Order: sequence, then C-alpha cells, then structure tokens
Amino acid sequence: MKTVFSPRHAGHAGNVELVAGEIVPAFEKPSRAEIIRKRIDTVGLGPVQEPDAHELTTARKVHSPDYIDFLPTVYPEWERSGRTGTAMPFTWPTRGLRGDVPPKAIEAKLGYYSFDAGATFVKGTWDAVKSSHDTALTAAGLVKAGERAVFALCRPPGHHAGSNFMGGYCFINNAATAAQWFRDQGARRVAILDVDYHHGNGTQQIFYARSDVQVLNLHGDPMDEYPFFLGHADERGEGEGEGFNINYPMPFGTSWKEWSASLDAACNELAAFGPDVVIVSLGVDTFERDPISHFKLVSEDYPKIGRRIAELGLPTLFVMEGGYAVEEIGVNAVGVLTGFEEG
Ligand code: Q9C
Ligand code: ZN
Repeated sequence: MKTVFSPRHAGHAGNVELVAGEIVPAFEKPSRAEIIRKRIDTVGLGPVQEPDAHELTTARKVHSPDYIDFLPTVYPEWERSGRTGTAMPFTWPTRGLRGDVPPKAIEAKLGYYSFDAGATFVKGTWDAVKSSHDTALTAAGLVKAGERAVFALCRPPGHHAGSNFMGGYCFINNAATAAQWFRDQGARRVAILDVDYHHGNGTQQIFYARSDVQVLNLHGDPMDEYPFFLGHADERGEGEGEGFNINYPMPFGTSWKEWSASLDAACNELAAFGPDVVIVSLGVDTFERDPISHFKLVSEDYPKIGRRIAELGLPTLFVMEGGYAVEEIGVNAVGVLTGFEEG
C-alpha cells in the first residue's frame, strides 16, 4: 500500500492545551506522525511519497470560503497584536450572543470560527494544515488512478472540523475534502467510515443534508464523551440526507466484541449504499491505553478492522485522524493497513 506523508506536519509543534486546570503539552503532537512513518518502513508497507500542492477549491466547497480564508491569517494576526505562544479561542458566540456578526479582533475571530479551544495555532500551523490537506488529496488521486487502497498519513487530523468551525485538534476536514473531490471527479456515491474514538461531528455536519455521501460513525457515547453535543443514534440526516448518516455510540469500556458488532453493522449499511469509494477516518484512540479515551481495543484488534474493511471489496482511502498512545500508535495504525492488505 502506498502512503502519502509530508514532513511539513512538524511545523505544528509546541502547542499547549488546558486539561483539568493545567496547561500541558497538546496530546496531538508531531511524534505521532513520525512513529507511524517509521512503522511503515519497519513492516515494509510500501512506498512513501510527499504530497503535491493542491488548490483549496475543493476545501471551499465543504467549508465556507471565509473560514478557509481565515485559517492562514490567524498566526500573523496573533503576532501583529503583540502576542506570542499558542493562539487559542476563549470566547464563543453561544446562545444569547450574536453569532451572525463576524468580529474584527483576532481572539474574537478564533471563537467565531471554533466550537472549543482544542484547535490551536503556532507559527507553523497553517503550513502543516495545508500539507495535511494536500496529503489527503494526493492520496485520493492515487486511489482514483487505480490503487486498491492508499494511506494518507495526515497531521493535523480533520474530522472535528465542520463547514465553518475548527476544534478538537482539527482545522480542515481532510476526509470530507477528499469525499467532495471524488464526487467532483465523477464518483456517484462516497462513504465515509469514521472509526476514531471520538464522534466525527464535523464530517456529520458537512454532509448531513446530502444523500451522495454516506457518513458512518463509531464512537464514545456523546452523553459522556467529547464532543458531547453531537453523535447520538437518533441523528440520521435531514431532508435529502435523511437516512444517510448513521451513528454507533458506545459506552466507556467497550471492547472488541461490542465494537466489532458496530463495525459489522456499519459495513453492512455501507455495502447496501453501494459507494464507488470508501474513505476511512482512521483514528486509533480506541486503544485500551489511549491517554484521553475509554475504549478497550488491543493491538491485535487493529488488523481485524483492516480485514473487515477489505471484505467490502471497494477502492479505499485511509485518512489518519486521532490516536494519542504514542508508543503504540505505529503498531496500531499500520496494523489496520496490513490487516487490510491480508484481507
Ligand atoms: N484533555 C481527535 O481525536 N479534548 N480529536 C479532550 C483532553 C478533545 C480529539 C480532552 C479531544 C479531541 C482527532
Ligand atoms: Zn479521536
């Protein structure tokens, strides 16, 4: 299996986040991608290439153009306003405030274009975000050209980013952008199978009223788990999109037996939908020792995920999302891909 990977992800480094009242290094850090990259060589998964530069025209179809224009301006504006360090939002136009007036101040814009404080900027963030977007689209191009499956080793991840908001370490929704690109290239139907531990709220929101992109999400029950405010089983799409969004929320402590039953159900729905291509939002934060998650998958389970997806017999684009147990992230993420190759 070919991999697309950009060393430019490394510019998105040194970010901090607030956890239980303490400023700590962000869990979403460069070593995640580097360890996956090394594991690809260790197991001999296949060639690794850098992405080609892509215009943001497709991203502007799944995100609002003003949101895409905002992202590259953040850190320059942050610095112009005399600040240094990690740029992050702290004020949001929630119920009772005016969410319809785009503000001027950079700290206000950060809140206007986000749903949490989890998507943070340093100097190299925009370049890394752009390289992650390019990685997804370059890998999509290889699938279109006839590869059975390609791995987009994206960093930063994308599935929490919606049409006009960032959050949860995500800026541009790489999987959604790739789905739109396949549609524009003539795919009639595209399925997105999101196996990250967290609900892919951005992907759901982007395609919620559409019947051409099916979105299937396996995740921690939002009653107890981030992103909390989306991802319930009764969210099934709206209008044209009714029935084309399917959520599989699961409780803390879920292990392979229950998790794989949801995967089976999702794969059956996917097969019935009959897409031309499958995009897997590949998070491995379902792992038992993930530092911010509460599922109980073990390393031996990841190749089984790949084998199940291979059974679908469809062209497949794997897009890297979350996973924070850095020591095992290579074994687990690449385990899915080698399992797929065996399947
Ligand atoms: N201190 C992805 O997996 N923060 N994003 C949870 C941790 C948000 C995860 C609290 C986690 C976002 C792509
Ligand atoms: Zn996640």
